[in-house]
Amino acid sequence: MSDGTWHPTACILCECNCGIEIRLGGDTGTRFERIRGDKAHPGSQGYTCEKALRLDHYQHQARLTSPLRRREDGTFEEIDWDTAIREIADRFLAVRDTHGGESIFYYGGGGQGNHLGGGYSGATLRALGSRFKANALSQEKTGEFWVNGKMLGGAVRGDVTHAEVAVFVGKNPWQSHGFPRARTTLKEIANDPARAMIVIDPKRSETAELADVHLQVRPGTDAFCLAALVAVLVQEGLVKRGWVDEHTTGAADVERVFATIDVDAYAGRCGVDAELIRAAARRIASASSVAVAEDLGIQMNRHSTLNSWLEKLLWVLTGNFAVPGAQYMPSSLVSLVRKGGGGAKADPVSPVTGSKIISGLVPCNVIPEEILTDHPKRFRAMLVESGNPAHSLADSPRMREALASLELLVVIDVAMTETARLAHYVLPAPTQYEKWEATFFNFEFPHNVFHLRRPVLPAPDGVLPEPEIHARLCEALGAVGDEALAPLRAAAAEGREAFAAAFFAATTTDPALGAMAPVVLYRTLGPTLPDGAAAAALLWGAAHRSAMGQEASVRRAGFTGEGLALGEALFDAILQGHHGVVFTEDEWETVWTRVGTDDGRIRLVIPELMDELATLADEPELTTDEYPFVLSAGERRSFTANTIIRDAGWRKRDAEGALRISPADAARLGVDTGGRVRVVTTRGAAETVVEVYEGMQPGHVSLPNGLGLDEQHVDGVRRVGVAPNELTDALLRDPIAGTPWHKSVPARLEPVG
Ligand SMILES: Nc1nc2c(c(=O)[nH]1)N[C@H]1C(S)=C(S)[C@@H](COP(=O)(O)OP(=O)(O)OC[C@H]3O[C@@H](n4cnc5c(=O)[nH]c(N)nc54)[C@H](O)[C@@H]3O)O[C@H]1N2
Ligand SMILES: Nc1nc2c(c(=O)[nH]1)N[C@H]1C(S)=C(S)[C@@H](COP(=O)(O)OP(=O)(O)OC[C@H]3O[C@@H](n4cnc5c(=O)[nH]c(N)nc54)[C@H](O)[C@@H]3O)O[C@H]1N2
Ligand code: SF4
Ligand SMILES: [Mo]
Repeated sequence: MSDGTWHPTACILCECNCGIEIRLGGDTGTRFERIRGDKAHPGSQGYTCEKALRLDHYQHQARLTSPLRRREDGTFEEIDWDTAIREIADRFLAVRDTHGGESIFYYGGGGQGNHLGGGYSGATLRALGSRFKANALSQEKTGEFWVNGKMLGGAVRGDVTHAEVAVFVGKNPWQSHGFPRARTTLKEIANDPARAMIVIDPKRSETAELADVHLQVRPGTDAFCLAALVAVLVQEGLVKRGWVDEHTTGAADVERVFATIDVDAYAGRCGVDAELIRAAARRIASASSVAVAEDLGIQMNRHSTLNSWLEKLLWVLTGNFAVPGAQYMPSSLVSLVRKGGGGAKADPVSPVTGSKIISGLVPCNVIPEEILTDHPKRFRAMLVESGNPAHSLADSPRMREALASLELLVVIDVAMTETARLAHYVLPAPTQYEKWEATFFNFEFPHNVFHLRRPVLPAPDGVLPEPEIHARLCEALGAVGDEALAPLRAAAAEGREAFAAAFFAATTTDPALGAMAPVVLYRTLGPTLPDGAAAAALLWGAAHRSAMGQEASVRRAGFTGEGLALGEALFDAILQGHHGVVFTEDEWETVWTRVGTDDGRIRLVIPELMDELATLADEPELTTDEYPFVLSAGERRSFTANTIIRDAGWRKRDAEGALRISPADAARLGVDTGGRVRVVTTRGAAETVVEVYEGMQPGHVSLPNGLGLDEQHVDGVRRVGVAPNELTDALLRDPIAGTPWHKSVPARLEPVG
């Protein structure tokens, strides 16, 4: 029963958000009968990977369809929305009035495909006086954000698509993607004799297979490898002298340190042939352009923040910035990285552990310590939206204990998650194919793309989209009322020009109303938007900010109009652009205008990291007799997608998520593919199926991410595979950013049976 229509939307399983088209069918006409890449999408241009074709398993997994309230005995009862909103507002207010709004903590705000809800949450948090939050970025990217902030005063990306030399550090884009049309680009680089790929990874990953140089480090030792690469540049006179002197500060101090590093000794520590490291450094130095991309292999690992700095020194010292194929600073519609975090000023800190708050985010790893204490400033209540901290953050047993001890836990999700099970209230949202959605993962250059997606299917009764939930909460909290909104509604009825004037006037004279801006826009402008696109109201403000803040780039993308008309034109294009819209077109010179340091130069010295580098050589070995293996807890594979799809049946291969182990270790332990072992760490143990994997080095084992979910079936709850964070330790974390060391968990393997 197909209506024959191809509905344009996007894949929600990784940050690429490839444009796709879905044809509905099946008995009910609601199954995702066929899915294809959308050729009209300006970013992905028809590309998808195999995962997008299985999105029906997301749409049709066990759903929440009514607000739930937990009873004393731990079971849940269905309640109506009015009761839920009123009780939740009252209970949050009780916490605020007793302990202050800062004791109400927020986690999440969006996964790989949905950021609009998080955009509205700001109003709810301001209504509550809440100040602290975290999301997945503060367990992976905040170290890199901090380094970028210190060195460049803003976010940086590498133009992998056009680079002569692409360098991947702890990143396996064949599986994880992370830039548009990743596999196509990787094959293009591999097939072009004039280009080269350098991969730093302990495993011979699918990406490493395509590389010209694979620096197969021992797990957790990247700092030695990266420091040696930088040292070769300095010691062999490969630094791009004139450029570095003109565009950076601190070069002499940095070069002095690297001049003394013993490249052979460092190569020995990371287990890589020193000549291979020298060859890689020389290839980087001789290239016309180099793009470097780092990811979890170093970001969730020892010295993650130090590694981010070393990685950046590689391309800064060789002048690979603001030219095609090198590093750039992207435009944005709504920035996920908060300016200021990591700048010259001291970072704000969390209330109990005093951990650095980077880009506005408390490190995920300290959340339990910020709750499980009698410190007067501890977090007492939490709102979780589109995130699953009980499963996805370090040390799940301790996280469960922390969540269970809260005075109030409210979860907004589509499914009954491990976190929702611990909540006092669970609020059900439509899936991302049943509402207007978008992400702020917009990092492309020179053409940056934003994609507002319209619903493919109607939402079932009983669920409410996140913007509506936040609006109702703000109203129940008494933070927005009809009286203030009435004049804005009247203005919106007249047209957008009248609305703009009224909105800017009202929010300027009444800052309290301005603090509620997302919900104010949703309730006033929202209802006037076509096809029920009220959730897009927030983007109206973003379009105007974009038109004012990066006007030349918006104009180059083809938008015209004077004054507010330019922002209106951009907003209209976003509303009507069902296949995605190019919202800015940059020139490479624009990049220098985005450098946020005081003098416009790249700052090379980060004193904290110079200190950390100085102690590197004294570092003890990672493994011990008790824990002789290094476990990589959570890698990306063909059919993993964080915890977005709960039904294990979506995986065509590797349904259980095997532990990968080298042939040598497997032989020594007497296991083969399909056999089972017990993985034991300092925090837990789990039984798993094994896959003997050629590309693993001895002493290194890996488990996939996102498995071991509680799946709701008619006959009860089932769990397939190992939940990696039953094995991880929240205390194993970076000293600066607090990011976890999931990629190097000391472990041992025991026979089962
Ligand atoms: N299929 C799939 N794709 C995804 C996701 C998904 O769940 N599934 N999730 C998305 C998300 S949220 C993210 S953040 C990205 C993450 O994307 P990636 O970071 O690319 O993914 P991972 O496989 O976790 O880790 C990358 C590599 O790090 C290597 N590694 C392990 N230990 C070390 C080490 O000590 N040093 C070095 N240099 N490398 C090491 C692993 O062998 C692996 O090949 O993927 C995104 N894409
Ligand atoms: N050990 C280990 N742990 C890891 C990792 C690892 O490599 N190793 N990787 C980490 C990384 S990089 C990341 S990004 C995190 C991700 O971890 P989380 O931030 O927890 O995100 P997801 O697993 O993507 O969970 C998204 C949630 O959103 C829900 N959801 C889906 N659609 C909607 C919607 O439209 N509305 C609402 N309200 N909810 C929706 C899903 O049901 C799910 O519960 O996991 C991390 N955890
Ligand atoms: S999972 Fe695959 S199809 Fe989906 S957005 Fe990522 S790369 Fe594109
Ligand atoms: Mo992530």
